[in-house]
Amino acid sequence: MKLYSYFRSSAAYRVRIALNLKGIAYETASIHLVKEGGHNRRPEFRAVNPQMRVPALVTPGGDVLIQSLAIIDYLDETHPEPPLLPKEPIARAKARALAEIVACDIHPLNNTSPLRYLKNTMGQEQSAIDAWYHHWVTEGFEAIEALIDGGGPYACGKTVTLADICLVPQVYNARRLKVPLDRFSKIIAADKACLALPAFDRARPENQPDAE
Ligand SMILES: N[C@@H](CCC(=O)N[C@@H](CS)C(=O)NCC(=O)O)C(=O)O
Repeated sequence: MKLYSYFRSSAAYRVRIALNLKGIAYETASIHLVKEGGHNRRPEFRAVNPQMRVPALVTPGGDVLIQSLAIIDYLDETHPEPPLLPKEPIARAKARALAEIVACDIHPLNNTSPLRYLKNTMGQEQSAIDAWYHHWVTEGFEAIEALIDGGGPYACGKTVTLADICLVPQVYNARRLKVPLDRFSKIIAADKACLALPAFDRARPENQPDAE
């Protein structure tokens, strides 16, 4: 498989973790999201993904899949072991809910293009943009912290789930942008437990071929 990725992209980071957990070999095609206004905006990448975002995964059959959660679903369906969601419906819905707080509520507000829009089109100062970023991460993390109740070590208990796959990249991002995390002890513990696993460690931004 081929993964269009960028080392700092948290959505691509999710897919890298899932690929590693499933033991699937893949090649990385790096798309720089910052240089020259973003190489993701070049016509050659637009031809791959009309949404001009990473990740995009090329399957062995040559299909291009986009959107990290859809890609992870595909990987889970085609490579069922280890499962990335609990089988039991309530536990499954709870794991999905944590993942969606990150993927649907926090990340879209803090993504490269909305932040760039705030700066370039709305004329906002960097301090206002940083405050925006911190606000939405903190609000989302407050909810996640209150919802983590599986007794650890991972976000939903003894097994890694989609919740961890989404949470770890968001924690990385929050640390990079200096969001104070001291009061999120359960989130920090789950992040630490995950990063001790080789599948998560290999997916870290600093361990990518395009890391800077
Ligand atoms: N909901 C999408 C988000 C994808 C996304 O926005 N990726 C970011 C990097 S984390 C990106 O490519 N941004 C480029 C841009 O916004 O111009 C997913 O989960 O895959």
